[in-house]
Amino acid sequence: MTQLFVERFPDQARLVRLAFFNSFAAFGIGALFGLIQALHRTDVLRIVESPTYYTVLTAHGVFLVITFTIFFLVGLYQWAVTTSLERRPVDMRITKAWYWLMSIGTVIAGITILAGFLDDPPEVLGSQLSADVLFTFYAPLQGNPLFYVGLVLFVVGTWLAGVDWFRTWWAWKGDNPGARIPLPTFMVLTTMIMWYISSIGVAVAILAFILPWSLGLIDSLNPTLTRTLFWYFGHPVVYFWLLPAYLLWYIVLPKLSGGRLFSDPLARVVFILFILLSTPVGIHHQYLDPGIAEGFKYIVMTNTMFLLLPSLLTAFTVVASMEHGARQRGGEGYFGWLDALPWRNPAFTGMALAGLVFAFGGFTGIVNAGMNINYLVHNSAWVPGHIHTQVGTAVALTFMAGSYWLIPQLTGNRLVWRQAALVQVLLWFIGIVFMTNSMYRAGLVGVPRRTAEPQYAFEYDVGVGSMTELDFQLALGGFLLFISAMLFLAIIFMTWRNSESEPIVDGTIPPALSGPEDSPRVLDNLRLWIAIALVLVAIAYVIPLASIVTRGGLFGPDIGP
Ligand code: HAS
Ligand code: CU
Repeated sequence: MTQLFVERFPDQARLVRLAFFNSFAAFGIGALFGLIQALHRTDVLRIVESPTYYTVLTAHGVFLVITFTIFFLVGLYQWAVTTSLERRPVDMRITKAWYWLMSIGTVIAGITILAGFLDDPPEVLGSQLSADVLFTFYAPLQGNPLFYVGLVLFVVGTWLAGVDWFRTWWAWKGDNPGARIPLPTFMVLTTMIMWYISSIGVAVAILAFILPWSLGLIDSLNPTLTRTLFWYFGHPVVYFWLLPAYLLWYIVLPKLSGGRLFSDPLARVVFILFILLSTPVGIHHQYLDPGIAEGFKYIVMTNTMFLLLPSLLTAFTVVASMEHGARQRGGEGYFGWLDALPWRNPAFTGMALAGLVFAFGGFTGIVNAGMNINYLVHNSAWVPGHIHTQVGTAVALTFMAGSYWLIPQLTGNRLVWRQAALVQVLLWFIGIVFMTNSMYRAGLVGVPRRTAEPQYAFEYDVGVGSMTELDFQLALGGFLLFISAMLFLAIIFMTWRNSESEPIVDGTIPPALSGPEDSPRVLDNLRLWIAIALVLVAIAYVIPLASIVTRGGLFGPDIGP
């Protein structure tokens, strides 16, 4: 039997390719805005009116962290469920429905943002067609209602995708009573449980408050409430970006390293910890917000520190799997085994470098999470530094590297230009090192984030250690990242069309060294984890939300006539 995904499930391969197509298109657009960002912030290019700096920043954020990442996720997860259960969806109409809902939502929200580039955007639904609201889109910033409508369709699409995967699993369970959930499917289901629990927050914020407010149906809202609901979702969403990368690190990276996953039970524990702890930490984005009692901020800080555990476990398991692979390939010594890893394989090297950058980003996350030290970095360029190491590299570079392995599985075509692909992942790594080094350092000396006028010393402060040097690193990094992004798109495009090549055959994933039978069955008891997660959410949020509403009112303070 052929192992190639596209031959076993041609219609599923087509769907995954479509999702990846949307993902990569958004990546190209978002990357262009990223370059413009870097040039603006370093004074090479000034963006003042139509679009404003905020239009560009919103487009950069939304296309990359919402469209690129989440379309990749749904494609990857469709692949993971289908291959690991050896099964097609129960009803392909649902599958098509979520794909189209997400696509239409993206187009609507995208048009609303891009309309901000017009000199005189048209009026739609009572306000100008634009949405300069950043990817966090909470009040007091207000966009055209269509922006929120697009977001809602997109999120409902992801919910439906989750239903689709759960149904495939239920059908499989009926045919395989008592069997353990295959690991890739386990990862998909646990990610989606986390997503359901957390995206309720943003759904309430939009549907009950922000959308009616932008439609003019209500005059005011309580900004602390909508911010808190946003961050209730805003932390878990970063793991919605990260967990597909983790899936690739656990499932594909060990194979690329030449070995097998070190421990399936540990991987399950990691994903369960994300269900439990991802949501009751959102307030760590609000340490500086008035209106939330310090004691609750302290609880959230403690939860956040526990939340390091699944990533530290991941560092251990993934590196142990790489070491196992290297030793299978003849690697020896304490560190000598590193040399035996397949560094010439761009899929491997990209993921390994992404992991390395993630370790640094994780450490800066620990800095952010400390309640007192957060006051130093919170509104500074340090935070975009953190964002670019995490979603911008740990996630994005893993997705790109993973694509070098996946696209051949999905098309049957061989990867073109392997050397160029290697250069591409290296360029990304070098670009991000320059760019984030500059952002972290600039943040520490007080350069603010999210501001249109970041100039400090464009003219007089020169030399090593100066602002000019930091700006130079930022512009250089941004430029290298852009070149790397374009190279990636070219390689993927050419591979997609490389149908004349000798088809590849190897799509197997070897079993873990320590398999699911080494762990208690309770790990697969998803209901139990959902129940505990809900209790933790209640502990972290019920009292803060109640006090925000009691003090400020559901729709804003009643300040009288
Ligand atoms: Fe964060 C702000 C805390 C992880 C994204 N974060 C943000 C924002 C974004 C973001 C987008 O507590 C800004 C939002 C905004 O616009 O305001 N973050 C954390 C913590 C973690 C963390 C504790 N963040 C992420 C991930 C993200 C992400 C993942 C995206 C994907 N973050 C914060 C806090 C703030 C924040 C505060 C608010 C800041 C403020 O004041 O506004 C942890 O999850 C990190 C844990 C990670 C580790 C690293 C483990 C190392 C591993 C590497 C293994 C190595 C390999 C390679 C595989 C402890 C797993 C080996 C290679 C060889 C060659 C051997
Ligand atoms: Cu967070």
